Amino acid sequence: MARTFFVGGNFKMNGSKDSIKKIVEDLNAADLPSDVEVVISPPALYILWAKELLTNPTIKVAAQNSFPKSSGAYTGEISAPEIKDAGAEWVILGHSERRTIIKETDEFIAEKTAHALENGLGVILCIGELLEERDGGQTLVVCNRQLDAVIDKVKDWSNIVIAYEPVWAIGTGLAATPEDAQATHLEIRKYLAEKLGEEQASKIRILYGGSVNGKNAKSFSACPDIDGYLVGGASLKPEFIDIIKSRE
Ligand code: G2H
Repeated sequence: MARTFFVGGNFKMNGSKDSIKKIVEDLNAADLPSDVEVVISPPALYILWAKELLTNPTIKVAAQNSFPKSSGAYTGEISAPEIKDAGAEWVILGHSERRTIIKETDEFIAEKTAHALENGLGVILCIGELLEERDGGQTLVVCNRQLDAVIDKVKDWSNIVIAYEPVWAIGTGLAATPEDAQATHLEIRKYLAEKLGEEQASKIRILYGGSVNGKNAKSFSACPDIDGYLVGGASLKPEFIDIIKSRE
């Protein structure tokens, strides 16, 4: 099953009008491969700005979070309809920084995922284990538990892209080895096949995230179950373009 390679740039809480303008202008000017789906995710405040500046229609925009209600008295939150109205087509949900720092639960993330999908957004659903969970041999138990919460609420996964991001590899410079990441991606796909059927599972993109950079990206892209990357720190740098081109 051919799955379109996907490269997401998660800017996290970084950027300014000037720095985002520079990133977007560099992306506009780059000769990007036509067979890679590129999605950038600036802080919510800059979604409209990024959309205004983007001239390459193949580059899409994602929000970094959404709330599971469309509108109302939810101070500080942003909704899927608002994200769509701003021109973004994707949302990142379940990122480990929100799971661990903001204490979002599997169930809340699943609720947000279902709501975002119902409102026409694609969801980049992040899953992954902590270092102590990995050391305790719990990697798949954790990933499967995080997936189960969403499987309970969502049957059609055609607009979900999974980002497997081992927490110990995030922002540390210590990426997983391609062999380890491939082995985990394969197990995740097998689990999805068990729960959602072979056909759906074969179509779901599973991205690797965690210290992907211009130097190591190529080594992941050769793995059969790694369908792209979710890039954090390096998406703010010119090497993001090298990462997008890393499969050429
Ligand atoms: C993991 C990743 C992007 P980084 O969070 O989601 O960040 O590439 O900085 O490890």
